[in-house]
Amino acid sequence: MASSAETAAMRRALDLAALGPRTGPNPRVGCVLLDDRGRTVSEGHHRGAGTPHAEAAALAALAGDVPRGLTAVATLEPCTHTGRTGPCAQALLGAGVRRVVVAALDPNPAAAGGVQLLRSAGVEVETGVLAAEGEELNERWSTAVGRGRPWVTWKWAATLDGRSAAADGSSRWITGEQARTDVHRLRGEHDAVLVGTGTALTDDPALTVRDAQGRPAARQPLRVVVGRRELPAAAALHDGAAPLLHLRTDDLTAALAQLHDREVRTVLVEGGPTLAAALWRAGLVDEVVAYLAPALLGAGPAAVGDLGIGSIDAAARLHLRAVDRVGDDVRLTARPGPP
Ligand code: AOF
Ligand code: ZN
Repeated sequence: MASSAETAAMRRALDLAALGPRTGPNPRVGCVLLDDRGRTVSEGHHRGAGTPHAEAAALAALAGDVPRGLTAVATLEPCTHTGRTGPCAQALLGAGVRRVVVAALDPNPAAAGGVQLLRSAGVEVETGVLAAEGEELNERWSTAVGRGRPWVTWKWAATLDGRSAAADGSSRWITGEQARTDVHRLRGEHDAVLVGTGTALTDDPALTVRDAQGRPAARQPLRVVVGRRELPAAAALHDGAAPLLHLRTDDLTAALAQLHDREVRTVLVEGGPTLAAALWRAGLVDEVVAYLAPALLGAGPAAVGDLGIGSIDAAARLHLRAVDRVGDDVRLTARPGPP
């Protein structure tokens, strides 16, 4: 059982963890060190790949001598591997920590095993403290690491009658300015933005993150185009405003595996109906964000192509996570399958 001081420290560690970046190859992690009377002596959080892990940061922040017999409260199982930095479980052992309290276990097979290692060294370990909160914090990262492919958010815009372009192919703009600004926020929360060569050739999108005045954000997601067709030299994607990766394959599973190898953990798909249908049919969609404009077209292509569904009983059902008004449009957030 975790003491009330430990549970309170875990809440603090979760808040600290949330200060870390939502994007990038690593999870968000926080750590609080308590003395034998349950008082906080130090805190730390992970600030992104290559910087100290939360436990190492908390140990480094201790003023003066490291008191023996501390309790470490960490939102993620301490790692056991030497990656970009050293192993945290061993660092805690080295500091003479007596007890370790953990929220979520590490789903990364390369780093996991800290709980076992600490226990076999005689450290008391309590797991599952505020586990739901700890898991929620790194839900996308954990899904990606567990599946060996990035978390996929599929975003589209459509009219009320579900059309993503008019009969003549024009699609600028379906939604209003606020919804379009919101898409830039969404891009900024992903490691990569992906389209097929079809959309790249038809729409000539830049896929960068810009503010309402058109100024580019400091951190830009990787721009990814999938497909065998070549892009013209004058394409907006060649503007140098953000890195571009052209994966010359039609196999989306292989494309996502390549992105995973590059440590891309989250992808925002902004592709057209063909790419969307292929992704959906391959079971590669984790979340859907649809911007629906109160407008009608009556003709024109839908956001998604043929899913091979012949009757209403076979409809692909999603469950709603959120419905928000964004300016004069509606943003629906949903996930595949039952809640
Ligand atoms: C921890 N504490 O604060 C973090 C952990 O190669 P590295 O050094 O960047 O290590 C990344 C892996 O370490 C990451 O995939 C995850 O399993 C774990 N992250 N572990 O004990 C931390 N950020
Ligand atoms: Zn670590």
